[in-house]
Amino acid sequence: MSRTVSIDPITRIEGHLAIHIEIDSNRVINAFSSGEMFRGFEVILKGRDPLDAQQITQRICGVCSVSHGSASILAQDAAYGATPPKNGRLIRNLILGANYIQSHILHFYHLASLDFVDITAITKYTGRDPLLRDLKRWIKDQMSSNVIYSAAPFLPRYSAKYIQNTELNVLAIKHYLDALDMRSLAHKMGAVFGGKLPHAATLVPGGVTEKVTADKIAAYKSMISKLQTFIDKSYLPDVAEVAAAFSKYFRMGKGCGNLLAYGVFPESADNSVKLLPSGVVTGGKLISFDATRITEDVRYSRYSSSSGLHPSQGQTVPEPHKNGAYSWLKAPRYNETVMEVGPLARIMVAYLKGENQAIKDLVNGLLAKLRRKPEDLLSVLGRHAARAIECKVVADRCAEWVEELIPGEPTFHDFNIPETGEGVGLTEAPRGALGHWLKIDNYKIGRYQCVAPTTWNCSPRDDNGNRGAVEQALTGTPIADSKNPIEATRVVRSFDPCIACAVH
Ligand code: NFE
Ligand code: MG
Repeated sequence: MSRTVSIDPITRIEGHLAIHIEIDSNRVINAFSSGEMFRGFEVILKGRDPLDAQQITQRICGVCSVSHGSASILAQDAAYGATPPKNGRLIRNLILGANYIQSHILHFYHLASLDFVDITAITKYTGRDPLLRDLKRWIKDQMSSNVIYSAAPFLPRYSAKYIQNTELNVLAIKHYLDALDMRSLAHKMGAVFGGKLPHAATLVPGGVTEKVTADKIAAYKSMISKLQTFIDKSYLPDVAEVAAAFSKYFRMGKGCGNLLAYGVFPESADNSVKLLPSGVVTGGKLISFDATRITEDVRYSRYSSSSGLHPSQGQTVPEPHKNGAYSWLKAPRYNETVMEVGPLARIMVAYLKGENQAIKDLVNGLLAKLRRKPEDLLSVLGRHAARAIECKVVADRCAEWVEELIPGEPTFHDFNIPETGEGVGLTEAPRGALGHWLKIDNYKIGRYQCVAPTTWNCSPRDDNGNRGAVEQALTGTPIADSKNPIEATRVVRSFDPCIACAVH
C-alpha cells in the first residue's frame, strides 16, 4: 500500500515550494512539485519603458537579483545594438561573480548544511568562542521550549542520522556562523561596482554606470582575497567532509541525466567566449546549445495561455482554478526534453568541453579524493560538489578580472531605444540557465518573458506527461521512515530551488 507524504512548505528555501511524494515499500514511486504562488512580473512589465526592466526584474528575487538584472540588460543590449566597453564587461562579471559567491555560500551553509550537520551538537560545546557559547545557550533554550520544530529553519525538522562526530559538527557550525560574515562581505564587494546589493543600481544597457578608480580596485581586491581563503579553507573541505560522511548520496537523486547551460561570464566583447560555456549534455555526450529549441508547456500549470510556445512568443494568462493544473510554474523543455540546469550542468559542460584546465583539475582532484567517477556527479552530492567547485572557479577569476580594469577608461557606450525591436538575454543565475525575452512596441515593452532556473528544475509535468527534473530526481529515492522523509528534502535541496524566481 502506498502512502502520500507532503512536505509543504519545504523550509529554508526561497518561496513556497510544496513537494508531494507517493511512497511504497520505502521508496518514492511518484512525485509532484508545486510552486504555490503567482507573482506576475511578466504582466507588470507590459507597457512600461524598456529601461525600467533591469530594475523591476531584479525584484523577482532577493538572492539572484543581479542575474535578472544581467539577463535584462543583455536582452536590451541585443535590442538596441549596444556593446559595453571592456571595463563595462569586466565590471558586470565582477558584480555577478560577487553574487555567485554570496549565493553558493548561502546555499551550502544556510539552506542545506543543517540537513547533514547536527546543530544540537553545539550543546556539548565546552570551548571559549563567545559566538558559539551564545549559540549553545540559544539552542538549549529552543530545545527546551515548545517551539514547533517544523516551523523553525534552524532546528532539526526530522529525526534522522546527521554527522555523528561532535568535533566535526561544531566546526561546521562555526563555519555556518563565519558564512554569515562572508555573505555580507560578498555583498559589500559586489556593491563596490554595483552601487548597492542585492539590487544593483549600476547595471544598464551598454555597460555599467560606475566608474573605475584605483581605490575601488583595491577595495574589491582585499575582499575577494578573504572570500577565496574562506572558499579554500572552509567551503571546499566542508563539502568534502559531508561527501565522505554521506557517500550514499552520490547514488541518490540522479534525476533526468540531461544537463543544459546557456553559459555565463563573457570573456570577449562579442560574448562568444565565456568562463562557463554553453552546452547540452544528453546520454553523457556534449552537444551544442540552440536557443530556438526552448519551449514552455502549460498543461499542468495554472495558465490558460497556449502551450508549447517559444518564450519569444510566450504568454502569461493566469487561470488559478484550472482543471488538472498543480503548479504556478510553467514547464520549460529543450527539444521537448526535460533538462536539469545549475552549477552541475555548467561544471559538467565545461568539464566535457575540456578547455578550462582549472575546472578539469578541480573536478578530477575531487573525484580522485572521494574515489568517484564523473557520472557519480549526477547526484545529490555531485550538485553540492559542483557548486563548491564553481564558487572557487568564479572567485579565482574575479581576482584576475579586477586586475584587468583600467581606471579612467569608459565603462559605458551610449545607445538609442528603437521604436520597435526584440532581444534575448541568455545568462546563468547561480541556480542555472536564465533567459529574458524582450519585445519593444512603440518604444514600450510589448512582451517580456522570463524562464528562470528553478522553472526548469522544479517544473510540473509537460504536455507529454513527463515529470520535471526534481520530480524525476525524487522518483526511486529510498525513504527509510515516511514520517521523517529527510532523504527527499536532501534530494530537493541539492537543486537549490527558488520558487520566487521560478514563478516570477
Ligand atoms: Ni531566486 Fe534565481 C537563481 C533565478 S532561481 S534565486 O539563481 O533566476 O530560479
Ligand atoms: Mg516566464
